[in-house]
Amino acid sequence: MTKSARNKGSAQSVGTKPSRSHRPAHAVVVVLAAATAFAAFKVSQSRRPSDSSASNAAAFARLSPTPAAFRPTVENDPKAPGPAPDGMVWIPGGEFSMGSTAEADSICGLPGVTRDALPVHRVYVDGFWMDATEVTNEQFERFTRATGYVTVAERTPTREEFPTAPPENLVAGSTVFTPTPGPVPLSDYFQWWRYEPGANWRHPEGPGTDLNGREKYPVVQMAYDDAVAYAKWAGKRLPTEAEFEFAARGGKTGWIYPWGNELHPAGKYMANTYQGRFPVKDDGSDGFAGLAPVAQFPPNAYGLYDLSGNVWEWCSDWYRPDYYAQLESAGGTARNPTGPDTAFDPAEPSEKKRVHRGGSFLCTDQYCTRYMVGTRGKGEGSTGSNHLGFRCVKTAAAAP
Ligand SMILES: [Ca+2]
Repeated sequence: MTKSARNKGSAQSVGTKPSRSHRPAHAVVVVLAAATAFAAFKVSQSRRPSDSSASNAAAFARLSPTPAAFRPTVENDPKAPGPAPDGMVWIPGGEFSMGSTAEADSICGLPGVTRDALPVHRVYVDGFWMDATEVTNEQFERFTRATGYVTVAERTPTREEFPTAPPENLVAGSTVFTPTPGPVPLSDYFQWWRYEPGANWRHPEGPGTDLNGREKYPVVQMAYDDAVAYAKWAGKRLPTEAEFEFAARGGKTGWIYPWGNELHPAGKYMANTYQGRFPVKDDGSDGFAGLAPVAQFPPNAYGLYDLSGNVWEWCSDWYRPDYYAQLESAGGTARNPTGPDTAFDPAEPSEKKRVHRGGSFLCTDQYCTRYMVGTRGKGEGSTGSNHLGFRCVKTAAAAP
């Protein structure tokens, strides 16, 4: 847990997501009026980008053909071991090259986005079932109705947990993105993230918001334990980071995105990300300003939706930026890796973080292009936000 950080109210260095423990001591609570900034809306026109980035195009050119670090993916027999569980698809598993290359860093305006995804290394994963979509609000509601489960963001932090925290910090809530009134330096994400009392999965952007009409949206404001509890109830588990990336790559080799090497193939948007000046205004050119219902964009080759964008997804691995280097130096092919034994993020050494994957509706080439399939995210386990959800996997039953 992260008691010292919360008690001190310490600030963070550059990153993409806040931690619950870093709740600002003097948080200014601004309830979003009707959450207009997050209400997804459909654009009636076809989803065609109006602002294809020249820098992206140049980056694609440099990255073609597929970097030599990626050796061909070798899939196992694609035949599923039995009928698919409801809402899941079979991922055959196999051997693949995992990670990202330094060249891909040039796609992002925030340097270092691929640094912890180096080096590309060889991994094998067994076949498994995977949810075709992120877990939705209606699915999570069935879980809470059946079990009475109360999520981390709904629980009031105790004095015992945070002995020196100011009283105003000991309120249930979670972190919420808020656009800034104008352009800001992208060096301090407290400018666009705030701790919102009363924010939780039922009220994703705070007490003034709810789930009406959001049944098919991914559940958000999920702490790691919330995702694990749901998965256990469903007879499933969270994916390992290696399983997530194998699945996201869809049997292809070294692609930048789950659908190929172009962000907008044939001019089409393929994921719910962020267009417009970050973090001022998401203009929703891809059809959605803010969160989108699941499965609004084409699936990848395995039939999986939203592996890129929409919400970040929890993986079961602890996070360390040097884990891939450890696996590479061990030599050979890492078989069913489950992550390092301990967590470590040099940017926040007191935080024990798990891996996030996939990027979210806030990812943009101006700040964080972690919708690239080989890149990694991370987050402290008790910290949810309104762009963090999950999906589950299921181990195939052993042959009789
Ligand atoms: Ca969008």
